[in-house]
Amino acid sequence: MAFYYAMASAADARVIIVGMPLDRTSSFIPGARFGPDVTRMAADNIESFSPYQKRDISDIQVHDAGNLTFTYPTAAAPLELIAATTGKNFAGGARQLAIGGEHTITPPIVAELAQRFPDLCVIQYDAHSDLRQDFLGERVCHATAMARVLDTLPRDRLFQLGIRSFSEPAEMSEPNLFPFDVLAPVERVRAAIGNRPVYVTLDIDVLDPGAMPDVQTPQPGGCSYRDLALSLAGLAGLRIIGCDLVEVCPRTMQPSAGAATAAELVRELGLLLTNAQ
Ligand SMILES: [Mn+2]
Repeated sequence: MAFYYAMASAADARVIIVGMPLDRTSSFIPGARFGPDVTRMAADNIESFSPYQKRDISDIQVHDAGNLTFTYPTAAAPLELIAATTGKNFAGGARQLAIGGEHTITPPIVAELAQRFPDLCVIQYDAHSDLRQDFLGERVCHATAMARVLDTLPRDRLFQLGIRSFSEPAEMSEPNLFPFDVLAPVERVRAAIGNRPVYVTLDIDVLDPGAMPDVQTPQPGGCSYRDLALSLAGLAGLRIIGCDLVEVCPRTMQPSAGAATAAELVRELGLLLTNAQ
C-alpha cells in the first residue's frame, strides 16, 4: 500500500514519504505505530489538489518508501536508523516527509539535517511544548522531543505554534512560543526566519481533539483544521528542507475521519516541500 500519487521512483523523487512507526514511549494512549498505515488508507479518498496552496501534489515527483522496520537491540537503535535514513534520502537529492509514530522521531532527523545546514530553524505545531528534560525517567521520549531538538539548535531557532500544554509556566513567556493560535503568528515567524532553511514538525494534536480525536495525548482548546491548513499554506516560499507529521494514533484500523485529516495534511506538507528553492 502506498499513497496513490506517490508513483515516482526513489531516484526520480523530489519528495520521499517514509513511515516511521515508532511507538515505544507512549505514556497515555498507545497506537501511533499504526499512524502511517491508516494515513495511507485514508489518502485514497483525498483529492490531490490542495485548495489551500492551490497546487496539485500529483504534479510533483513523490516516492513512498514504505515504513521503517525498527528493532530494539538498544533504545537508541531506532533513532540511529531514523538519522541514517534521513541522511540517505537527503544525499539522494530528495526532501523527506516522515510520518510517525511518536514525536521522538523528530530530534534525530533535525540533528542529521543540522549537520548539513548549520543555520537550520524548526517550526513546531503542537498542543504540547515538549520542553521537559526528562519524563517518567526517560530523556528521549515523546514528551521531551523539543528539549532534544534544543540539544542541537539554539533556543531562538525553534518556533512553537498552537501550544497549550506547558511543563513550566515560564514557557508561556518564551518569545518564540505562540500559545493557542497557529494562524496569527505566521507573518512574525516568516520574518524571523527569512531565507534560512527550515524543518517543519507537525504534531497532529495541535488540532482540537474535536477535529482530530485520533491522537496519543488529546488536549482541549486546539485550532481548527482550516486554521492549520491556512497556517501551513502561509509558510509557502520559506526554504523548507524537510518535515514530519507525528502522533497520528488511530482508534480504528479503518480509514476514519481522523485518518482522513492526517492524509490531507500529508498532501499539504508534500506540496510545501516543493514550493520554493
Ligand atoms: Mn503533542
